[in-house]
Parts: sequence; structure tokens; C-alpha cells
Amino acid sequence: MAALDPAARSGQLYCGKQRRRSVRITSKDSSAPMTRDGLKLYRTEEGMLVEDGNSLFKIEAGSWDALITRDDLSSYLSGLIASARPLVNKNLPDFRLKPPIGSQEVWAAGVTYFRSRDARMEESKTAGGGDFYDRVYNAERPELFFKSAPHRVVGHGGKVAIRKDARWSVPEPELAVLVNPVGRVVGYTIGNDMSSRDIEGENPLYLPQAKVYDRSCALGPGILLTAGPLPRSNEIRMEIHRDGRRVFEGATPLSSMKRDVKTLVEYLYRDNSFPSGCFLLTGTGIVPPESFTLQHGDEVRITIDAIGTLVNAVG
Ligand code: DO4
Ligand code: MG
Repeated sequence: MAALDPAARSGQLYCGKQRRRSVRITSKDSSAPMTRDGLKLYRTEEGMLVEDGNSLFKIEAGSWDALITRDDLSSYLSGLIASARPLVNKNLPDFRLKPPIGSQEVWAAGVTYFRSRDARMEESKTAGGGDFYDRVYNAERPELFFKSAPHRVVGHGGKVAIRKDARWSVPEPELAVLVNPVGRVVGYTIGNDMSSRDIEGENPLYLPQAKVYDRSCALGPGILLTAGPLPRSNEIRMEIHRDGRRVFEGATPLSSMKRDVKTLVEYLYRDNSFPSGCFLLTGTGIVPPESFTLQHGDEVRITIDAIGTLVNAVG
């Protein structure tokens, strides 16, 4: 099967190289440690790592939760690496990455792209549910749903799962944001909101079963720490490989997202507290055609400019 998402920009091939963001110094106060914009934070079996351009640092910073809930996360890490030596002869692939999550909940926004609205209306039309997706796409209040507890999340290189009772399963490549306890977006990562389309299409009330099951969520590879929003021209790209062949590719710019991240976070934090912060997946704009379903052994590769590539086998 070599299907291209008609709503996505075609002809876009992943070339194996990630574009690097240049590192910007954001503090002008000479007495304060310089905050370096664009640091990447990784959680690995061997400890925590910070990537600053081409330099990689191993840091000692207590627990993951304590670290990522700091309101001064970026400047704190800038201070740590300012007095540290970069690792010599060690690169990221030498480490075993873990999902960049501690005790945070993972939430997700839905129908934030026209492509998702369209696909959902189609899959649920016989159940009479199509209209709901159009209404939520146009409504002021976004669709927000609980996606995952930390133990159901896999990281880069982990295996995502297909529900045993599903016949039609797809990955959903999404920009994921790390939000701290006071509701500030402190970082960006890549999320895969694995979904059972036949189950959610049968009845919209089955959505939690279509979305929440063991290994139904992938996050990673690390967290990009940057002060402002990502450029809207940045793309999300997905490729699915089967038996060594690419069977799907699609891409969408972040500018196709109908809602802005700040508003999604504002709704999520209304009357909800997140003492350890949370991750929020911001919805998919890439949906494979109806003829496509994932199979065991497939490999899903999701790239977002400036963040990296998240690779997961299905199994
Ligand atoms: O409403 C169903 C889920 C939508 C979703 O997950 C998405 O648009 O990404
Ligand atoms: Mg989704």
C-alpha cells in the first residue's frame, strides 16, 4: 500500500537528518546565568541528558518530576551546563532513551485540524455521530480528553500497541506540549495518539476505549525547551514502514491547527490542578486513508521540525 494523505503535503521525504535550531542567548543580565533557548532534555536509563547544539551533558538534578516542574527549568539547566563539561565520544544513540515522563497525566485535544474533523465525520456517519465532530471543530470550547497515565506511555524505540479487539488502527502524530503546574508551556515533544478508528466510529461514547489502552501513547524522544511558541511553518511529518517499504507518508504544517496551544492549555487548567504538570497532545492533522490499518511489525516515524524524530515499532 503506498497511500498518501491527500490533505497533507505530498512528496515530502524524511532524509534522515534533523534540522537544528540555532541556540539563542535570551538573558541580557550579566549577573544571571544565561538562559539558552533550544536546549533539549532527555531521560535515559543512564541518567538525564541535556543537549545544547552539538554538545551533550549528563546532569544530576534529582528526580525527573522535581526537575520538570521547576518554573525556571530552562535557566536552571543553562546554569547546570555552564559549569559542566560536555561528554566526549558519546552521542545520543549511545544512551537508552526512556519516555520523558514522570508522574504527569497525558491529555489530548481532538479535532483541531480540518483533516481530523473530516475523517471523524466519515468514520462515524453510520452511527449518526458525524455532526458532533463538525460542531466541536467550530465550537469555542475544544475537545479535550484524558489520554494516558504514565505507565501506558512508551518512549522512542518502544513498542506501541494495537488493541486486540480493534480492526482498524492508526497512529496520530501530534505536537505535544509539557505544561508546568502553573499552566505555563515549558517544552515541546512528539506524541503518538494511537487510535482504534472502528471502535470510536461505532459510537462516539466509545472514545475512551478507542484511545486509552496499554502502550497506546508514545512520547519523545526528548523535550525541546524554548521560550516562545514553535514557528507555525514547522511541519509534522509521519512515515509508516512495513517489511522495509514505506506504505504511508504525510505532512502538515503547524499553521493548519485551528486552535492555539495557549487556549487549549487554558481550557485544560480550568478547575483542574496538575501538581506535577502534564503533557497535552494537540491533535492530528495527518490521517491515513480509510483503506489503511496498522499491522504488527510496522514502524511509525514521526518528525517535528526542531524537536526530532520519534520512532516506534508496532507490536
Ligand atoms: O474526537 C476524537 C479524537 C480526535 C483526535 O484524537 C484528534 O483529532 O487528534
Ligand atoms: Mg489525536
